[in-house]
Amino acid sequence: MKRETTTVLKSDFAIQDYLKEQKLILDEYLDRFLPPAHSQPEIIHEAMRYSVFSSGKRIRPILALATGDALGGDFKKLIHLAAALEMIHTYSLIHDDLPAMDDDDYRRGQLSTHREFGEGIAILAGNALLVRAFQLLTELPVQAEETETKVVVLDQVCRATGTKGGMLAGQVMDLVKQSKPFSAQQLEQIHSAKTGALILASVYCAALLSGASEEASEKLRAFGQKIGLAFQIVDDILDVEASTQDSGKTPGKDHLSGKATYPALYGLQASRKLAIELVETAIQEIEFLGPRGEILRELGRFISVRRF
Ligand code: GRG
Repeated sequence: MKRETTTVLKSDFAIQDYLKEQKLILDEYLDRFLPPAHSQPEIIHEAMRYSVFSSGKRIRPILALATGDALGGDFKKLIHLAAALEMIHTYSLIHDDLPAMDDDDYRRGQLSTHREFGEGIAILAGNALLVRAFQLLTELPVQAEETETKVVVLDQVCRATGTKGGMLAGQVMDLVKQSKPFSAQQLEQIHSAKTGALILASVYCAALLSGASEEASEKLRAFGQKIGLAFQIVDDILDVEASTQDSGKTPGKDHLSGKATYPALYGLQASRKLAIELVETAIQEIEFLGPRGEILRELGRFISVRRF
């Protein structure tokens, strides 16, 4: 992938170092793509930046960049997609923390946006991040003959965030199922929509923008779908196991609010096993990438065993 900053695969490849390095690159571009903090109206730009520039892992944009890397994609296009995905994700976190939703005081190791700026500004900051994200996607620097791909990418991101199997659908099912019985099938549906869809889109849209064949794109899509579900299973596990210091948010909230979670249905040990197995089957989907898929495989493994 043509980059201004080159990522080199070392033999002693360490995922933590890679994540840190990628976060630095992403933060530089997020800073360029977001409105300056001191531009009017200042308060909303400050709130957008407060929530974006915190301790987030940047998993979705990193997956997009890594997919592009594996396929020799163009960094200029991929970074637009990557930044847009992180803005949409941050939007969802701000709204998820609101009193009307999860009512959480902490996020990413700091006060949640509504606790720092008030509810009104937090709602607007979330909306503003979503609008800026879609504007960035319309600004994707593609050649005239790639306009159709750009429209497909826009459509895929809309689906991933929307009410038909996307993030919004997942959040609605999550709210409706709170303190109510749920089946294994419903649980998988909620998690795949709430969290899986945007992770799937991160990988799939990067594949589309990198000119992957239909066969390769479908395999990467299957990889994204499986690691996306595994990501939320581990999120459920961390809600039970991790401290505020590790997770950056209030622990045990899902359990207290009677949410549909994997540990609630299967127990912790079986949930851990499920996440690891899902990622291993995901990795089989991208065997065709050979050595070029090394980072994606490592990112998958990180997702299944992560502690934060
Ligand atoms: C954004 C379209 C749209 C709608 C908002 C509030 C809402 C509807 C959806 C909430 C979805 C949500 C919060 C899902 C949880 C996903 C999740 C596992 C969040 C934590 O992700 P990490 O671990 O967080 O990647 P960091 O902070 O590292 O980025």
